[in-house]
Parts: sequence; C-alpha cells; structure tokens
Amino acid sequence: MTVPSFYLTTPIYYANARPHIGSAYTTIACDAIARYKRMCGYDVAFLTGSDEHGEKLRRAAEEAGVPVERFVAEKRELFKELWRTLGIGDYRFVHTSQNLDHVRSVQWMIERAQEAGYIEKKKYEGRYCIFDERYVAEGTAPATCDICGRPAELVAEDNYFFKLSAFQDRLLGHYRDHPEFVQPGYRRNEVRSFVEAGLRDISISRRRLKWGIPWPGDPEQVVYVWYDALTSYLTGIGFRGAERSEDFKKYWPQPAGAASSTTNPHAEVVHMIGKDILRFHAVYWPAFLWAAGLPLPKTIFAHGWIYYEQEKMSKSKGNVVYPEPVVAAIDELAGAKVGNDALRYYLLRDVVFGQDGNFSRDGLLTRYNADLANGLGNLSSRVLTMVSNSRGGAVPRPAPAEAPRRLFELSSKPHLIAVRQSYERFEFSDALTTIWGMLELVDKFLVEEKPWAATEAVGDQERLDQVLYAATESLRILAVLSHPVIPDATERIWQQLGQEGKLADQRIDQLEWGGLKPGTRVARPEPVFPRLDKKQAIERIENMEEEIRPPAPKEPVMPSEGKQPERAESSRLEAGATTPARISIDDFAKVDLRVGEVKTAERVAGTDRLMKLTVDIGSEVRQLVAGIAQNYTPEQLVGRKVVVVANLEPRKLRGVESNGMVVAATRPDGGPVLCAFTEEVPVGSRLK
Ligand code: ME8
Repeated sequence: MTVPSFYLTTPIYYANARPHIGSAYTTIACDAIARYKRMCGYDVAFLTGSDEHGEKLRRAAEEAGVPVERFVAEKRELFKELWRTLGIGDYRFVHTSQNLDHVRSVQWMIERAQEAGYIEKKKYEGRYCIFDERYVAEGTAPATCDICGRPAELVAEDNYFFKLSAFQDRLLGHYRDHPEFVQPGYRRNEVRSFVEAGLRDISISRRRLKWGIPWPGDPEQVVYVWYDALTSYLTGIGFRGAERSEDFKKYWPQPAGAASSTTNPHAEVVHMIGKDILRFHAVYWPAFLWAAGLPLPKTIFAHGWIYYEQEKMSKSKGNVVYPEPVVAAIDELAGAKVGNDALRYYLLRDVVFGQDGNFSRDGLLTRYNADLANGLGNLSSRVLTMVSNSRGGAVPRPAPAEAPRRLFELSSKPHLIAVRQSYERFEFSDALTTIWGMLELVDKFLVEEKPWAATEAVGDQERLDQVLYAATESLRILAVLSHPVIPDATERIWQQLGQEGKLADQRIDQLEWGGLKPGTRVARPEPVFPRLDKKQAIERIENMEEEIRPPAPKEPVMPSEGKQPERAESSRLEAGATTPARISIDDFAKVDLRVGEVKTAERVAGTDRLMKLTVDIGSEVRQLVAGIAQNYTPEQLVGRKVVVVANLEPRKLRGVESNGMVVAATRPDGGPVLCAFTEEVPVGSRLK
C-alpha cells in the first residue's frame, strides 16, 4: 500500500532582515500541521526557505556595504537559527540565489511558457514598487503601490510579458470547480472578484539588473523575482526542469499519463501564506504552472496578520517583535525548556487561524500560567503523584465499572474526532479549545471522585484503581492530541508516563481509549510548566529584546536613538565598512546641533539600556531617551553638558517619547561615550 504524501510549504522569506514573529507564525503553524500529518501516517515534505533575489535585496545589501551574496547568506543563517530555536522539525530549506538547480528549474519554466506562446517581448513603461517587487497598475493609484502605499518608481524598458489575461476563464473555472483551492472561503471570494475584474498581462523580466536569474537566451534580462520565488516550491523537492527527482514525482501531482513507480496520484500540496501575498499565489502561480504544463497544488491557505499590541508591526515604528527573547526569557525563568511551547501554544490558541490576531507579552504570560502551568502541567503532576504515592508508580488495572466509563465517554470518540477535524481544517484554536475542554473534564472528574480520600476498604481501593487508570489514560490522550502544537512538553509527559518510543511516532488518527497498559511504570513527576511571575517575565523578555537589538552603528550617534532595527542591523554586518559618503556644508547645516544641560535622568523601566533625560537646550527643556543606561548612572548625568540633535523627528522608545538625540562616540565594544566640552559653553549654543 502506498503511503499518502503531503507537501507543505511556507513562503520563502525575504533574506533582507532578521526574521520576526510574523515569519515565525507561518512557520510554527506549518510545523504543527507537518507534525499532525506525520502522526496521521502521511509521508510529509515540509519546505521553507529564503527569497534572495530582487532589487530590494540588492539595495539592502548595498546600504549595508556588504556584497549581496554575503548579505543574503548571513540572513539565511538567521532563519535557520531561529527554526532551531523554535524546534521546527524535519524541514527542507530552499534558497534562490547561487543555486544552479534553481536556475535550471526557473529557466525551464520560462522556456516551456515561451514555447506554448504565453510570453512575448514588448515595451514596458510604468511604475514598479521595489518593496513589493511588483509592477503597479496605472489607473488604480498612479504613483504608489496599492499594496504597501510606497511611491513606485518609473521604469521604461523592453520586457518579457506573461499573458496572464489568457488564463482568466481557466482560473475562474478552477476556483468554481475546486473550492478547496483558495482557503479560507472569504479569501477565495476576494481572489475571484479580483480576477473577474479583468487580468492584465504582466512583465516578468527586468533589464539591466544583475541580481537575479538570467533570462534564458537573453543575458540582458533577469527573471522577475516572483516568478523565480514561486518556482522554488518545485526546486525544493527536487525539480530540475526536464530532470526530476523521485521526490518530486512523489510529492507533486504529476501530469496525466506520467507513469512512474513513485508517482502518487493523491499527492496533496498545500502552500501556507500570509494574506499579503495571496494574489501572487492564487492568480500568478497557477497560471505559471499551467503555462509550463504542470498540475496545480491542492490548496493555497492564506492566514491573517499578527499585530503587536493592536498595532501593525513595522521597522520604522521600532515595534517589531522577535521570537528569540520570548523563548529565552521564559526558558530562563522557568529553568526548563518551555518557552518554545509557550509561544507556539499562545499564537495558535489565541489567534483564530485565517483571521488577524494580536501579540502581547501580557496575553502570552496569561495563557502560559492559566492553560499550561495551571492546566496541563498541574494535571500531569497531580496524576503522576497519585500513581506514585498510591500505587508505587505502576498504572493500576481497572475492574470494569462505572467510574472510568464516565471519563471514557468524556474523553473519547466525539472529542477525538472533533480535535482531528479541527486540525485537518487548520483550525488550531478550535482543536486546542476542545483539548483543554477535555482537560477541564478530567480535573472535574478528579474533584468529584476524590481519589485522595479513598480508604483501605476493598471497594474504595477498586474504585481508586479505576479513577487512577482513567486519569492517567486521559493524560496520555491529552499529550498525544496536543503534541503537534506543544511538542517539547508533551514529549516529556510521554516519558514520565513510562511510554516507549517517541510521542512524535504515535498515530493520532488511531488514538483510542485504553491504549495505556496496566502495570506501566510511571516516573516521579517533574514540573512540566513551572508557574511564572508575569511581571517579572515580561520585564525579562523586554530586557532580552534590548540585548538582541543590534549594537551601535558606526556613526557618532547614540546607539538606540532614532535607529530603526533594519538600519542598525545592517550596520552590524558592516565590519570594516566604508565611511559615509561626503556631504555638502548645506547638508550639514540641516542638522541642528546644540549644547544642552541634563536636568533630570531616570532609567526607563523594564530596559537595561534606556535612560530618560530632560535636557535644557536653551530655547526649551526637552525630553530625550538615550541608550546609555549601562554606561552612565543618573547621578553622573544630571548637571552635565551634552550635545543634542535638536531637529530630529520625535519618536517613541518603549512608549516614552524622545524628542531629539544625544550625541556620543561609540567605543570598539559598542559602548557609548558622551560628547563633552573642556571649556565653558552656554546652554543653547549651536555647533557648526
Ligand atoms: O513575501 N503576521 O516574503 P516575506 C503574520 N518572499 N504573518 C506575517 C507577518 C505578520 N505580521 N509578517 C510576515 C515574501 N508574515 C516573499 C514570499 S513565496 C514564493 C515569496 C509572514 O519575508 C506571512 O506568511 O515578506 C507572509 O506571507 C510572509 O511572512 C511574507 O514574508
């Protein structure tokens, strides 16, 4: 019997910056799905990767003063490192630059589409958004990108065009006949309306750009970055154009008539993406595949957007959340590896998958304490303690009777089916709500049965056997069901339950009441999820966030002020980078540098680095925030003369407004040294 295959992809992420909670969200969700599918007996290929071509990346590398090849290779490693931190299991990684296999895939796709008459060369005159790597349709919003709102650049060049319009009817027919193709349903409606409004042919090459895949037979042009990126879904499982690996034949549906011993007629392919890139996946990608004569994936699933404290995360606002400090701080305070489970559980439980959601440290810690520490962790230690204390650590053999039957009914078929159905539909929040509902029933059952009050009487002891068996078996079932979402802790519960092998190898689809063998020896319980002090944990996360924020840039300015993470991060890569370009005296005159005197100084709560200052700059007293708290005490600062950039745009750091910037030099270790005067100088004097 052939094992059914399941191929799941995340988007391949732009290798232009450190990955944040948004990239982590898609990858975590996919990891949970991959684990679930493996537990259902599927042969799963799980692909993630990095998107490394395009003008946006080339410019980012240039700004960082690093060769683009090195720039993307370094970013690529940051993604892999994060996947290690998040315990992302058994995945394949595809990268698009410096990858000859991928060049072959992309060029083959282009050549097939050309042969089939779907590509023509013509003049393109219009606007291009380098941020979203897309041509902006005239007429909609002439000078700005209708996705990101940024100004689009005017380009005029001979380009290769893809006849997207030729696929309009076929796309609409596909959405109609295959409702599973775009999910959730409300996203399908959006896509359908977009296609119904009419499709324009799209330019799929760029002239003169070097950082991309050369157009086959026309070295003056490179392939449009989205054509390149989407094709990585094929490269990632061994597609090489004409030459195809057995893996490709197994995981991708094959054209009718393609005979191979490994061809799997039921190959199921799911592309998981954020809603921002739905159009590329649900409109362009099927057309590119059809043009090359290849079958389509089964489903494009677009999930929603994660906001931070109800705000859109953006590098310019400085409110981008990174997963590493969250995981590290929780691990540290709990003294156990639980941060990863905490983050995964919180994101998949609190956010209804498909819809937009919110990330807050407070919400995360509330969930952790309520559902993981007081919920699953507490149940697990209660049950194992009772088995250890009352039955010497051996799971009792229950006589058939009423007590476990009640629990059996509660934690059996309908619940198990409901959980599996939710996972099948990627409704993680529903799956977890059902599982935690079962957990509450077990808690309630124990409260009602009061096994701790059992006497030595034979009847009581028999009943105790039944209750302990039922509770331990329920714990086993809960561990299996929640494993795809919280893999680390459930694996520990599995070991504590004295079960053989790895929990990951269990079949969730064959899970039934009664699988726990009487006589199994359980371990003495160790806390799975130690309770955390919420305030302390939030502070620790914030401190660690400060630590991973990139160190001081080379310019003589304060490390944290006015620096957006992306800029600061770039400068970290700039080891030995070039000095900034020369500017005219007029440029310099635009900077309003003034002598100020520090009136008050206090640390910003919850951070190691930030100091809030009020500074008299002659014309007024300003509030500033400076990243100097590790090097100066408030006492050293008050009364001191400093140099202030007085005409910087105000911005908030940790919610505290900073209206200007204090100037400092940066020592080799990254520490700041405040600029000072050796002679008397009046407050408010201008520097020039
Ligand atoms: O678009 N909330 O790469 P990208 C939820 N290279 N998900 C988020 C998110 C947020 N705040 N921010 C990012 C690209 N994501 C292309 C893809 S695929 C052939 C090429 C997730 O680095 C979400 O999955 O901008 C989104 O689609 C993806 O990151 C975009 O990643």
